[in-house]
Amino acid sequence: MEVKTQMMENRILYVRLPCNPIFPIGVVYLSDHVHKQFPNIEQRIFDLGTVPPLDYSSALDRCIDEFKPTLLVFSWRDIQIYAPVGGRGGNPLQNAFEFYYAKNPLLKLRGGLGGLRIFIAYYVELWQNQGLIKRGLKRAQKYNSDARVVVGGGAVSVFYEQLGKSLPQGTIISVGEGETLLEKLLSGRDFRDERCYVAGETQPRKRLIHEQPTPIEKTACNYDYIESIWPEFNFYLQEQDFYIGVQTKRGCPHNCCYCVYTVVEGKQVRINPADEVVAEMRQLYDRGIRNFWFTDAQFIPAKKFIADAVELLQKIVDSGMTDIHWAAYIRADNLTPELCDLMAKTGMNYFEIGITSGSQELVRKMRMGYNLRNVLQNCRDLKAAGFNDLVSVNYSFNVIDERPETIRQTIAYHRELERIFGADKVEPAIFFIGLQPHTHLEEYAFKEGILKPGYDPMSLMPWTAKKLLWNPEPLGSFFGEVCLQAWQQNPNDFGREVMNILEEKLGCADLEAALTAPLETKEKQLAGVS
Ligand code: B12
Ligand code: SF4
Repeated sequence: MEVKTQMMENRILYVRLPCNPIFPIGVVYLSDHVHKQFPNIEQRIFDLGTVPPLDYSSALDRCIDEFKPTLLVFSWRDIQIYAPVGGRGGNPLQNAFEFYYAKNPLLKLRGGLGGLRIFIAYYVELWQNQGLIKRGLKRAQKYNSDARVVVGGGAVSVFYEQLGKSLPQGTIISVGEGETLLEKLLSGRDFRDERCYVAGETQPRKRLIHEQPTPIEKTACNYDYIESIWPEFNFYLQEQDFYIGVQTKRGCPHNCCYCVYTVVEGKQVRINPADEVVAEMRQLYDRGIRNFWFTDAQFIPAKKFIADAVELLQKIVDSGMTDIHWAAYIRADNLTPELCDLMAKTGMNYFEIGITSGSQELVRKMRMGYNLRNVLQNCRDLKAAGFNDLVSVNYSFNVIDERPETIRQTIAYHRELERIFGADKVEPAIFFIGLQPHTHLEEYAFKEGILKPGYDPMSLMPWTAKKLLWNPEPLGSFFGEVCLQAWQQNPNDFGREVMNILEEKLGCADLEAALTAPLETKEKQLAGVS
């Protein structure tokens, strides 16, 4: 197949597909990178996250008529909406649980109806986004018959195999970071060795997502340039509560059984030079931004990256940006007192710890590599350093081998975190794992006969969704009922209510039991799966 990339890609339109208004850092970085490699190429950013739904098509048409792109870069951020909070179509977790577990027929019906609403919203959004891609291409081809489409972003990285079937023939479908793919495409080189495939022409290579990304040296994003190609940039500057994304590194070396980040970004951690990160933050700071989200899969992925985090935070202190706040996913087993001090000093005011369970035994079985004892000690250091803000602790019950005993251990662990930070400061975020393709948990589900290879991970049909929303029996119905009771009793403080109900029903273990994992029993471990 001839690679048709010569001379045509001289006007690039980046379209961020509809999304909650999260700063579209992906297209910002891509366009910045392309500009640095090809300063003469004309580019424009168009963010459908800032457009009202009824205007999506007409706004896209207008933008294409005006800009006449030769290359359309569609960025699709998220598809999956299982969350314990109100999503775009309601509270998906609550509806699903009411439908699956409620004994009261009226509640079951309500869950069914709510679920139906979410089901419809989900498929409408899928069709709508695919429709926008097709429409955009057709419209662009009116002006340039050779116009071409590339799609990428978080959602595409997770569901690249499925999306190929519904996108126009010739669409380049990209997994993970897109900088080198665009670079090759624009310079007319063969791009097919990048993590991508062409819809209707090739099949994705087996294990494509497990291929390592091509490393790039990241420099500070040039926001003067970004401002010049993105007429709506100001949207994100006006509201004071936006956390603007800044990436400080890529990659995560861990193996947590349910996580796909480690394959999307790769296991190799690549650190962006601290001076460049600070220079990027400075440009945003000078435009009035005070809240930053370090969008790394993990801000401190492992002990050996502590020095990099210290260097970055020290440079932020030295820069004099003293009135900022920042948030990130933090592996709290990798902190030192020095790092804790710097975190508090530089204004970290929110972080998420994804320990998943407070039982060391289960944490080990889920291959998470966390030492829960260290996490507690580091949290004490953080508190001593003056951190007095919100911590979200992500728990996912019932992933593997959960038992009343391990639930009691999680309660004990959580209560200790509350003693450290204050009960009002520790928010238990109760997730149920949404099973994702290319994870160890998926392999485990195949091995256990829960799912069959070839299943559709994007399906929201109730029988598939019930398996993907991971909450297997024998404890599945028990958790279902506990969650329903929590929504009924205290819908505004769901996580804490779940913890209280579990403690009432099952009690609380000794903290020491939570922190000590007995010797492993080989067969039950996910470690035996791959
Ligand atoms: C940080 C993060 C968050 C932060 C964002 C903070 C912020 N202010 O930015 C928070 C915690 C708020 C968050 C929330 C959610 N998130 Co999130 N998040 C991430 C994470 C870890 C990094 C995203 C990021 O910004 N990366 C840095 C930027 C630079 O990368 P990027 O945007 O992906 O862009 C790069 C590539 O994707 C690619 N690219 C992007 N577009 C295009 C286009 C083309 C053509 C090409 C070639 C390449 C390309 O190149 C870019 C530059 O390298 C990813 C997982 C991951 N490791 O990627 C999940 C992820 C994006 N989140 C996801 C989801 C689902 C959510 C939620 C919807 C969860 C929920 N159910 O509530 C919520 C949304 C909340 C809301 N308000 O709507 C999913 C989306 C896929 C899916 N499953 O549907 C991801 C992929 C995680 C996952 N495995 O499921 N998230
Ligand atoms: S859950 Fe966090 S630590 Fe584990 S592999 Fe994913 S990003 Fe890395």
